[in-house]
Amino acid sequence: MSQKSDKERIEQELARYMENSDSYNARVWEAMAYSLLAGGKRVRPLLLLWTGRSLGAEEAELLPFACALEMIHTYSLIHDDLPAMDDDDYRRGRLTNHKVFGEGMAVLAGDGLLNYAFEVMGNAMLQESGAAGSEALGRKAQAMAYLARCAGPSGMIGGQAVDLLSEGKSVEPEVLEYIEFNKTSRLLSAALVGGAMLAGADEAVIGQMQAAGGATGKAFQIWDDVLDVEGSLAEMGKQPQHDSAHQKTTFISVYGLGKAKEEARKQTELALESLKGLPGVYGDQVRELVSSLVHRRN
Ligand code: GRG
Repeated sequence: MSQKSDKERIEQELARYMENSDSYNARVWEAMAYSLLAGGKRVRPLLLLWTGRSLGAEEAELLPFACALEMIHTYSLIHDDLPAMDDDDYRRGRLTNHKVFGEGMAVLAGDGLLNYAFEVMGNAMLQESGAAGSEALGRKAQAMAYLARCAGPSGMIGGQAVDLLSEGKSVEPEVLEYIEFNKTSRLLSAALVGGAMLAGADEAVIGQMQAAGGATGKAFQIWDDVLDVEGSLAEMGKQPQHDSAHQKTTFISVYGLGKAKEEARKQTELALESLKGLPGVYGDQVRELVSSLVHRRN
């Protein structure tokens, strides 16, 4: 299946998850759907889907986890945009969640997406039964625990916490590395490793996916910093020049733009080396998507 139709499939599935028959709480679902269905690149769910398929898993096993990961990612963006964090007005080409729904509702929309992600994964686990089911259940439990670890206080939240504590200070390169690894690489690793776990891959493959996630995240983050310098609101759907306005320490502020671009390409090569064992057309799609991340304009 092509990249376009898989992205559409994910969009369709995310929209289906946002259909609900609740009543007095309709506003929080509206706020959740506002950001979730605003059309991000869907990099993480596509990587999870293609990695899992490349290693032999079925779409039906992968889709709930791909969607859950996108919900977790979207919650992090909603919370990151709040005045108490990065205080941004635009995201995914529209006003940020709190600008439309107010700060309290934006906090709840993020919390709602995070919890709903675990409901979706839990329900996928409950569908397994019988002897074959118990093996599949084990794979799903392993993937869910891994996603939780990557997103939690020893992962993305940890990175965000150190970022918050470092505001206005010049940080040591190791601290910058810690922040970027945890804020950005962990959810990309969750996609590659989660897909591999759902396919029942062995330790060696999981180790390669972990390494690929780390390098992809570095390249992704550095390119995000490049776009912050060179991009526009129209292209990116969010405000550029954010890092310099907030005096953020980034790879570019420490090493300069030229070195940053060079490093993004180097990290992409390292990621592709770790991904070279992914078989078949879906392996090719994973590699193509990873390569395209350091040419992206949004
Ligand atoms: C608030 C818990 C909490 C965490 C925030 C994701 C994040 C951590 C902060 C957002 C700001 C940032 C620079 C994060 C690094 C990762 C990144 C570049 C996210 C944007 O991901 P894309 O480009 O966005 O995949 P789309 O909209 O395409 O999904």
